[in-house]
Amino acid sequence: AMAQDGNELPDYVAWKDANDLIVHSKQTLETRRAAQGAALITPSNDLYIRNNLPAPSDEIVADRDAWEISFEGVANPATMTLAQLKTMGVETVVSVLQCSGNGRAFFAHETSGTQWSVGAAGNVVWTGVPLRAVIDALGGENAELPWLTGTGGEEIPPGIDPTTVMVERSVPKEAIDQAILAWEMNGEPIPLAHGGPLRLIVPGYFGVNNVKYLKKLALTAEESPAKIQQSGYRLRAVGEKGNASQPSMFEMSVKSWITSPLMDTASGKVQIHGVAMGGTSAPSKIEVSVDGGETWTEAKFIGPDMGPYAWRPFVLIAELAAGDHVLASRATNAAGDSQPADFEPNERGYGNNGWRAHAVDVTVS
Ligand code: MSS
Repeated sequence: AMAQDGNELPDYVAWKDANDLIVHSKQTLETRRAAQGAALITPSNDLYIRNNLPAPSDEIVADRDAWEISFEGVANPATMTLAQLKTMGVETVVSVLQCSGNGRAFFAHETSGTQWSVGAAGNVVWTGVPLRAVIDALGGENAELPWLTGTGGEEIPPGIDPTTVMVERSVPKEAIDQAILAWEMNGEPIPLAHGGPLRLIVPGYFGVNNVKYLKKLALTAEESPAKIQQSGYRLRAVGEKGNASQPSMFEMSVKSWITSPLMDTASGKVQIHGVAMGGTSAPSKIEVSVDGGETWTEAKFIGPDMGPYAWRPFVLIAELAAGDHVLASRATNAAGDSQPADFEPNERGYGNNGWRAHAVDVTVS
């Protein structure tokens, strides 16, 4: 199918809704802002895609239950099949999946990488076994190993140093307590494009830490030697090179944006919609401005509280007079953090949660 931008959906995601996606490349597809609307959960066929390496062959989802994953850095290292994991516990968590580079397009400086606006994010229902249950069944983790390291199942082309391309991410081992090994997304087996048969989900953490096609999980003494860990996905000053002393893209922060109206609209009472996430604690307050942040009015969350890691749609009914308006939203989370007006520019354009950058200009007639 052809997307509105004239690009074809790549084969492995041909099942997605072309009308709702922007095709940046074969491995990067973004959800349209208007398509995000006021949805409680992002439908799978609208969810963005970001693959650092081409997705593996669909042979790996032919017999999902036979998928194997090895565990190391625990008292009793073992290899288990997905069928075995399914007998160890089941939990469902709603969690925002968001690329570290979401909002990159709004930075003023030139950034390399996909120019994501707001659509490298979705609110997703994940089902799997709590990682804590699996590690306990393996005798517990080695207390001296501070990192939880997950390895993706992509084949590394021969002849190149695997660390330069492989997707292997380490997160502080505290994340074990909220992590799940997921086999379902939005109530269905995880599509290949999103990491099936098995994916590590670290609720509250940026997309990159949610390793797809998970084939190995280890407690480790050091962070992964992979480039994606050592120098990639780090917050660094504009012009600086990446290194392991810079902050890594782990926990997400509080963020929101308006999804409607995005274009010119008629004067009078208007419903202003958007979504708000808290990062690692639930969004607790959402304010909307129709005058570029001069004045703010508290808006209302729609639908149920889906937990600390989910986003919530919001609405405000505002009276808009004819003229130009700048619509903005500003979220606060349960920990008391609010979105800044501007997020400090950084070389790769990560982590943008400034409310000013996410504002929309509308002309009211
Ligand atoms: N995993 C693997 N294995 N591979 C790749 O490539 N990527 C990352 C994650 N994981 C990867 C993985 C990223 S980077 C992101 S965002 C995510 O994933 C996405 O998801 P989806 O499902 O949406 O596609 Mo940035 O931070």
